[in-house]
Amino acid sequence: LAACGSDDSAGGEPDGLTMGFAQVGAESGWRTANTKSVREAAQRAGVELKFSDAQQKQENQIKAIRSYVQQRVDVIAFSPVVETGWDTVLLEAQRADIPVILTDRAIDSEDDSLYETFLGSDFVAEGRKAGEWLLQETEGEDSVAVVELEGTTGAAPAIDRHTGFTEAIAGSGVEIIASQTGDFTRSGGKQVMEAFLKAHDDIDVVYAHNDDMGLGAIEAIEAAGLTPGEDIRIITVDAVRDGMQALADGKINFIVECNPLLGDQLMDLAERVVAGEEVPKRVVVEETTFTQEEARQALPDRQY
Ligand code: GZL
Repeated sequence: LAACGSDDSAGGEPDGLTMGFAQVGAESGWRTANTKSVREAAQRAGVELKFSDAQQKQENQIKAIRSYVQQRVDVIAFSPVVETGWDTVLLEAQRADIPVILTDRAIDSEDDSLYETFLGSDFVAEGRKAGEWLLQETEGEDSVAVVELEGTTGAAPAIDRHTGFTEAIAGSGVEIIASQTGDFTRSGGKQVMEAFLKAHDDIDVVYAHNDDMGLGAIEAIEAAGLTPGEDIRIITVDAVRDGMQALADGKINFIVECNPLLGDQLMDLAERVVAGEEVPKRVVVEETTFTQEEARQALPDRQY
């Protein structure tokens, strides 16, 4: 009896919590790195992870969240593919008393009681960094024509990276002459860049909302007999390995980092939320920028 009593009084290791994670998809190198980070962090933290890939479709993410509610997980985390259309399903989670954590992308709901916290990047700042670099890079050029490869329509990173960039270049000689979504994929970036090259013969710069679309644009630019990084300068966001390699090779001119390694912070926040602790409503991750020389230095140590 004593042994049993002493065991109980010791409390023992609480069971690891169960997390339902509804991922956007596998559309980009960034997403792959983000998924790897979440899976490995769950293992390290002893969290039982239920994971779903929505193939970039909101209805699949909503179905996944519903299934996690039915399975009565301890906590739900997801990266909303677009900003709108979440209130109903998040209300169902709230009514089931299951806390929700937003990771990577945000929602624009009026009711911020629908999630405990947001963990991710400041996408407006990312866009601003891209614009500010271009301003100093093109100092003295009286007019600079930019074509913009936008991320998924309606997604927070696409909306905010556009906002930050346009705020930075406002009133300068840098002008966006065309914008179109490439849906964050390499093939999307290539197809849109092919169309831009047919429609415009004065393109100076490509601003791509992620490396993958920038890499697709490089293929289109080279197929058109032009030299990426010289005839047409390229700025991208993410800093995944393939993007950093192109930057080091001089085919991209500047990359704004978007850190996908959110896994450990997510598991820590989840444990605090499930324990009923107060957590900050917004946790912004650290990230930097890279020039071609900085990419050459950083490449050997990059985790993703
Ligand atoms: C940004 C993330 C974006 C990446 C893209 O945090 O949501 O989605 O920039 C990814 O590469 O597809």
